[in-house]
Amino acid sequence: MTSQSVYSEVMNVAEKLVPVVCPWCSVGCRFYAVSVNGYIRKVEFDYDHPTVNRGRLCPKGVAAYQFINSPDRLKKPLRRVGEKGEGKFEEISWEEAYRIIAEKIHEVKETYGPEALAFLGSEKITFEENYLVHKFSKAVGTNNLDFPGRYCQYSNSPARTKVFGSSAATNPFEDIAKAELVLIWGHNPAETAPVMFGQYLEKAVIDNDVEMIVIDPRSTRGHKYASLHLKPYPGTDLAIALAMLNVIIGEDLYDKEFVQERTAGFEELKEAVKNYTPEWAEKVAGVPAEDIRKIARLVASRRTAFLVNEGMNQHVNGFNLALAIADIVAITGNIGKEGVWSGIFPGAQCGFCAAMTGIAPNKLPTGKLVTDEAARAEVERLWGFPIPDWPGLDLTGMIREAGGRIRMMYIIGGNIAKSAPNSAWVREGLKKLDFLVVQDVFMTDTAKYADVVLPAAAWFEKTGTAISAERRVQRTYKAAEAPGEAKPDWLILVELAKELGLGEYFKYEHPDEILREINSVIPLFKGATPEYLAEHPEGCFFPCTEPGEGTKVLFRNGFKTSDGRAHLVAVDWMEPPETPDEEYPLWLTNFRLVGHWHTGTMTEESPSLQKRWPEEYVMINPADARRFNVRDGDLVKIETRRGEVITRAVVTDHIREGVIAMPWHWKVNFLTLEETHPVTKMAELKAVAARISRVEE
Ligand SMILES: Nc1nc2c(c(=O)[nH]1)N[C@H]1C(S)=C(S)[C@@H](COP(=O)(O)OP(=O)(O)OC[C@H]3O[C@@H](n4cnc5c(=O)[nH]c(N)nc54)[C@H](O)[C@@H]3O)O[C@H]1N2
Ligand SMILES: Nc1nc2c(c(=O)[nH]1)N[C@H]1C(S)=C(S)[C@@H](COP(=O)(O)OP(=O)(O)OC[C@H]3O[C@@H](n4cnc5c(=O)[nH]c(N)nc54)[C@H](O)[C@@H]3O)O[C@H]1N2
Ligand code: SF4
Ligand SMILES: [Mo]
Repeated sequence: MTSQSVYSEVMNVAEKLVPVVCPWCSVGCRFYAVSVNGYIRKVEFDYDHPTVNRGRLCPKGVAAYQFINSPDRLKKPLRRVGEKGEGKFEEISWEEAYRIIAEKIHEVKETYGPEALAFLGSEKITFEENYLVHKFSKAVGTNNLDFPGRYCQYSNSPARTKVFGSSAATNPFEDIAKAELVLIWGHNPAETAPVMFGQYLEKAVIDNDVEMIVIDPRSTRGHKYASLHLKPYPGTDLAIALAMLNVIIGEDLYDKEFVQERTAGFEELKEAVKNYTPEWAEKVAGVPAEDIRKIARLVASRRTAFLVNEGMNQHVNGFNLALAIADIVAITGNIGKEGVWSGIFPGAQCGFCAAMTGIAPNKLPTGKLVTDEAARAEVERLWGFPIPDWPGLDLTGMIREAGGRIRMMYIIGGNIAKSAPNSAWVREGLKKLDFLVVQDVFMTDTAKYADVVLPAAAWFEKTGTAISAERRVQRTYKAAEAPGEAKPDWLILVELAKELGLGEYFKYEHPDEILREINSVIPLFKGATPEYLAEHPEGCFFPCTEPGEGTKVLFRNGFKTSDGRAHLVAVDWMEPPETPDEEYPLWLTNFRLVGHWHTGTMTEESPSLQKRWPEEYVMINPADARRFNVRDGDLVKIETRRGEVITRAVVTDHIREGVIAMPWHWKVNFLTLEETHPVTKMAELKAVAARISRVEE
């Protein structure tokens, strides 16, 4: 098969192999979708091009096409006829749907002003589509723009930006195998980035003798290789990081030359951490002081890959923790060279697509701030319409203001009724809106609160661009026809813009045209053209300012700060917003399963995954089980100050004493806390106070 026919979008060929990017996690695996008359029958290894996965796929990759063939896909636009949340709808035409939405947008703008409108972009739609969501929201006059990824990297990302001027991962996956030590902190890549784990991390441990250390209240599959495993109470990791800084500086272990030549603020940092001893941290976090010393000494003496993720990010004090870890990275000189790794790990295949198109309440697509007059003028010139100068609301802020400052929301590819903290509170917020549009591939819990639901074409049913955690920009191609009248998200926005009288700014007939506009608007992606990416399926590493491989290692010659130095931040201890007490004596945290994706909308519609990972449970340590009279397999009630969930107990020593943990794909967010950090707006998604009791059956 010639490459021409491989990329052809004509669907009248009996069977063809279409090169696609996996629709789930940010490892960026590629394979062929085997497409027969517009339906995908299976997936197959792409033996023709270089791939990051080198022939491997995880259980979700193998099942990647199943959900798109589900009979429950949304196929027609719908209008709500029942109560909000009830899920009763009638079918309407696209013309009518566009008319209703456009009228409502005009009405809300006239009555309350454009600041009463709010939009969400998505980690599940393409780079091109996120760019259009951003352009669309600004074209109707609002900066109230965010995405559910607010609850993802928004501790580590602002922290790294503050210290290094940029937050993306510093090195490609292959450098993990060249490290001497891997520190896995609040991350379970064996289940959440499985092929990266198998092809790079496991290989590093087995073939290259790389030492692995883990910090996680649970034991997981991937942790079996760890030489040391610290099990802190959730939300107390900051104490460990501060104590590590205390040891590294106190024992004079830091990289003096690097600190001298490439950082600023060392003296203030030294002063700030001098009282945070490992013995203090032991009391706060419940891990041995000697182990903290051991890790601090190892990190300071070895080329280290810092693999951190949600166990570290998803706390109100996660920003301080991320700052402390960035300080550790900087003063040990573990950055700006080969064989190290640190940075954000946006978990979804298109987390970066939203972040890098500026899907945020205060950003322009160029990454600059909406409050920066010159930067705003530059985008106004490129786009041809005025851009509001006020910073908008973050996602939790939008929910808080629903029915107040926010009257109408347009949610694209997000299921916040389950993914945002304190689900009962979120659903109350959704009810208070004057008007809600949800654009999804399934009738989600969030869509049930919508006034109009729009059926979107899914991944594999459209051509577009994805960006992996190692900054790799890759193209994925249309391999299947969308069901019924479902349309690609980009096309829905183009057509709705026309109805609103904004058609002149949205004249696109193919995603390639949108990508070309991105090439000219976002300097970091200038070289990621449709042509280059078609000829190089393995993609390029952004920044890719001209067609070519792009930038594999960041910060070799300086950081992206004003003076090129890493700006060390003097960090302080910050209490988690909620800690166990007599009424709620346990810590509750949560985690992901390899076979499920977030709120389960897609994986519950993937028969092979749903069968193997059928239901929710709670992990409880044998000592706690005795204390609270719970046996393995019992039905139990988990309560927090927000709500309760009934589930099954799994009694296991894979969780430390004092902590219980649930996979979050089902109902955990009825228990979590919507309180947010004042700057980052990260909520408390992983550490809350809870109690457990047996339910009689
Ligand atoms: N199968 C699957 N893969 C996914 C996803 C999915 O839904 N399913 N989602 C993708 C996305 S968007 C993301 S962001 C990534 C997330 O990837 P991960 O961060 O690996 O995901 P989690 O399992 O939520 O959290 C990681 C670990 O943090 C631990 N943890 C919980 N609380 C704490 C704490 O307070 N301190 C410490 N040190 N550890 C703690 C948990 O026990 C868990 O093992 O995964 C991506 N990959
Ligand atoms: N307690 C707790 N809460 C968490 C987390 C946690 O670890 N613990 N993790 C947080 C993290 S890291 C993240 S990233 C968020 C994720 O939060 P969400 O993004 O809200 O979660 P998803 O379930 O991935 O929702 C994506 C939606 O997009 C739809 N979709 C899929 N493809 C398409 C498409 O092509 N077009 C359109 N229009 N829709 C599509 C899916 O059906 C689904 O409803 O959740 C956060 N919430
Ligand atoms: S590791 Fe991630 S990208 Fe690779 S097959 Fe699994 S889910 Fe897909
Ligand atoms: Mo995420």
